[in-house]
Amino acid sequence: MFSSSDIKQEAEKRALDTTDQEIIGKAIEDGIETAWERFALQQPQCGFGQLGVCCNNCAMGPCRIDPYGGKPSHGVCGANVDTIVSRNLLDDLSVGAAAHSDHGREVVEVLLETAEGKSEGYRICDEEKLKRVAEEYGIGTAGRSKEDIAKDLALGMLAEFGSVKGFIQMAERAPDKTKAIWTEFGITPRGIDREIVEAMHRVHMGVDADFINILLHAMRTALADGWGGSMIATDCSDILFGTPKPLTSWANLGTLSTDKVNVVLHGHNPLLSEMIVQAVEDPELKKYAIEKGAKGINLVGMCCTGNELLMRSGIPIAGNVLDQELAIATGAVEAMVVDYQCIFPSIPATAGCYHTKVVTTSRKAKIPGTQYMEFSAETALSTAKEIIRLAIDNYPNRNLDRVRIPGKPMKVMAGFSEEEIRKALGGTYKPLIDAIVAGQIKGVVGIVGCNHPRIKQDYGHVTLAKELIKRNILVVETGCAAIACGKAGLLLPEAADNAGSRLKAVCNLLGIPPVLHMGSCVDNSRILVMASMVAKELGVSIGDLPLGGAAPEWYSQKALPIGTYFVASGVYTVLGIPPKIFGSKNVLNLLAEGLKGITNSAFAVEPDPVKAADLLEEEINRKRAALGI
Ligand code: XCC
Ligand code: SF4
Repeated sequence: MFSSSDIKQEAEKRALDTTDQEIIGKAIEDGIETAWERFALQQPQCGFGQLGVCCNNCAMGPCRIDPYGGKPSHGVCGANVDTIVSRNLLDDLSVGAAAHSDHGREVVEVLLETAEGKSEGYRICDEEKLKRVAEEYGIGTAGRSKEDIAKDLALGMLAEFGSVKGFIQMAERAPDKTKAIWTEFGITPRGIDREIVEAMHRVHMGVDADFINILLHAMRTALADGWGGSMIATDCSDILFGTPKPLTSWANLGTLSTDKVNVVLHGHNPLLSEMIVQAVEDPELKKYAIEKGAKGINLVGMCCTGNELLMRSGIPIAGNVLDQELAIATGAVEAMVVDYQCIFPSIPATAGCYHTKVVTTSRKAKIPGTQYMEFSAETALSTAKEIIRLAIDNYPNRNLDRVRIPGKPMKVMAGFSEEEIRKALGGTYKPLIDAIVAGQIKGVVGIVGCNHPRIKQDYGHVTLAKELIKRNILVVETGCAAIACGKAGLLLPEAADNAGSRLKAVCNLLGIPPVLHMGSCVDNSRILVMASMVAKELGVSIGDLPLGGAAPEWYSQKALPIGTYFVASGVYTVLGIPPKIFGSKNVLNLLAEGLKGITNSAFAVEPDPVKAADLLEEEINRKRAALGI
């Protein structure tokens, strides 16, 4: 048992944000088990697994290799450590690519159903973007209805999952010099599902045993995600729900309300959460909430679906991935509504300690102990209303003695889509390029990814972002990293005071924060498009630009394709958590060094965010010097 000063200490050890700390304390007092307790119970974690030297691919295994060079040096099939480590990496990376891309496919399917008039509640919101993307696909737009165009576009995009034509249309957005590198090394993605299925084929016993060949395919699979599945998810979501524009809102657990029905929207796909945003506008539901004694309905987001809602509708964001159990532990959540990805299976158990109802909605992601309300495009709005009704019905069950809503929400500015950044610059990236050439902005770094219980929650993201802006490096963010910096107050124009004087002047001139929230994890595609446009303007490859990437607290398999498509596109990327590859020197050397000769970028692993900033700055300086600036 913890004493109260121990609880405070423990909470400060676990999380950076004070509202998170307060609820961690409450969760400990309430005896709630969270990821931090379960992480402690897993220690020490299996060293073979951490090094990636364990193979469980076939029934002759599991096999494991002695990491110190002794015996066994081969699996039963004869696979050596390089094969096993690279194959495990390809396997994990493909899972991540599949998650992003399958999410993308669902958005395209709803676009199609909407174009055919079969969906409920959806409409084509950004016609301009629809036409622009359709033209890239060679689809005629003149004199045609938006529904007709959308239908052709959706069918064109769906075809790219299997790939008949042998390349992914959106990868054509990359600069010629970058595409030439992909062609030279045979890693141009041919189709989204195709690369993932081929990856699954290659990891089967007795298929690909050459670690270089395996890693090249990992790059191709990652590119199919970044320039394919994820980019499709982003662009189709913009077409359906609007391309984000800068706006202000609020972040942290203090966004929960003391006297309204609190509904937390957690997961990834905006298809569900956007309908819930519409549903709460229903006057009958508003009235119903009042009848049940609440002052209204309070929607808050969590994780990436929260980022989608924040970016487009200004819905406040309650937190990132390690906040999911904490939100429930406030005792103030009537319903947590989830679709898929990053939903802890522990959630119903946590909810069981309070009055919270957990609603699962996807056929792909059922969790025992939750209420399942299947969500489909044909009945989307009706289901969304039913879900809200269920939350309202649960409001009288809130036990006020067990409620604690911490602190005050932090103001945030979000909504920096690529289009809006460009617009703010006057229509082209020329002013950004000039600022980079003049050294007002030394470079740009994308900080992305999750939280990980091994690292004090948000510490990696926030420390790295602060270090970089101090050095006049502009930061762009997505995912849980962006939420972390939102909680820390870095997504505000005033945060420019923490930046170096030159970056500060640029931010003040444009009225923007030094850390730009660009969206959810699939929206890393926005960063790719931005990098590509800048490179094209200069006639160079993405790998020539003074850019960097970082995932200081990543945990998810999805972070592997993200990091890999960054590197394969030419962006040097620093990971704060080591990937499971340290069992193979050859794999490690290729990813940390060898790739430099291919894409002019590589991976580095550096858990200390200040040292990570040093590495990123060094790399940016190297690229600046090579550009002669
Ligand atoms: Fe999940 Fe997307 Fe990671 Fe956050 S950043 S923990 S993947 S919610 Ni995407
Ligand atoms: Fe063992 Fe080879 Fe089977 Fe892996 S594929 S489990 S190394 S026999």
